[in-house]
Parts: sequence; structure tokens; C-alpha cells
Amino acid sequence: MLNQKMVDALNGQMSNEFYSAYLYLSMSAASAAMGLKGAANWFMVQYQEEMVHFMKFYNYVLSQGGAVTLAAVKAPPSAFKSLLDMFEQTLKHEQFITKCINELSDLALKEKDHATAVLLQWYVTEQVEEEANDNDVLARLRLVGKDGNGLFMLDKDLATRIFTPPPATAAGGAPAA
Ligand code: OFO
Repeated sequence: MLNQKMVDALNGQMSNEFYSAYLYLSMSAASAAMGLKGAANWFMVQYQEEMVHFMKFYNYVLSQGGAVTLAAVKAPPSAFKSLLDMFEQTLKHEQFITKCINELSDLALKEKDHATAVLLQWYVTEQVEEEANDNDVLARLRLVGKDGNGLFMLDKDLATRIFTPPPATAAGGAPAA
């Protein structure tokens, strides 16, 4: 059972996850407009992953008898200077999300809500992977610099990223935990 403080905090994080999805969808569109089809794919996969993050919280709150309260989602930026700019903003945003997840974990432990603490462990691990992925692409982008051929090759690599839906989501949004 969730207490109200935890329900409110999880609803707040749902907004953050939805904004993440919105942000990466915007970056996917901007990449496509720059002719970077691989990067557009990479950010589209990221958008899909963020919707999984959102739905995992959504299903969890409902399964525990909590009320899901959806808030307004602010508009993401739509103009970016370059792919490097997008990935720098991506890493910065993910570092903010990591901080949010850590704070939620602290709250779950403070409230002795062990079920939510277990759920949040999945997000803690996910954030380690997300930041590592962003740092990897950023390092390669810095290496490439202004070299068009290098960017072309990197874009080809970003095109290979595939979205794998988790079983609970593939089953139509059943409670994930
Ligand atoms: Fe990008 O991890 Fe969720 O928000």
C-alpha cells in the first residue's frame, strides 16, 4: 500500500518521464530535419523507452490502489545547434532524472515503503545505463568534431539502435511489477 506522500512523489516523477519522452521526440524530429536519420532513430528509441518508464510508474501506482494524477507537460525545446548540442542536453537531463530517482529512493526508505524501494532499484540501474550510453555517444561526437565523414559513420551506427518492448508493456500495459 502506498501512502499519499509517495503517491504524490510518483505522480511528479511520471510528469518528468513524460517530459523526457517529449524532449527526445523533439530531438528525433530535429535530427531528421538535419538529415541525420540514424540520430533520429536513436532518439525515437529513447522516446519509446521513456514511455516505458512512464507506464511502469503508472501501472505500479494503479496496482497499489493509488490515484494517477496527470499534470500538464511543458513544451520541450525544438531548436538545437547541432547533434553535439542535443547529446549534451540529453546527458544534462538524464543527470537531473538520476537525481530525481535518488530522491525518490531516499523517500521510499524514509517512509519504510520497501515495495516502492524495490521498484525504484530498476530505475537506479536504468539511469546508470542511460548516462553511460549518453557519455559514449558524446565521446564519439567530440572525437569526430567537424569531420563530415566521421559524423556520417556515427549516424550509421546510431541507426542500428532497436527498441525492445518489455514483456509487461508488450502485453498491453499490465502492471509491471
Ligand atoms: Fe531517460 O530515463 Fe526516464 O526519464
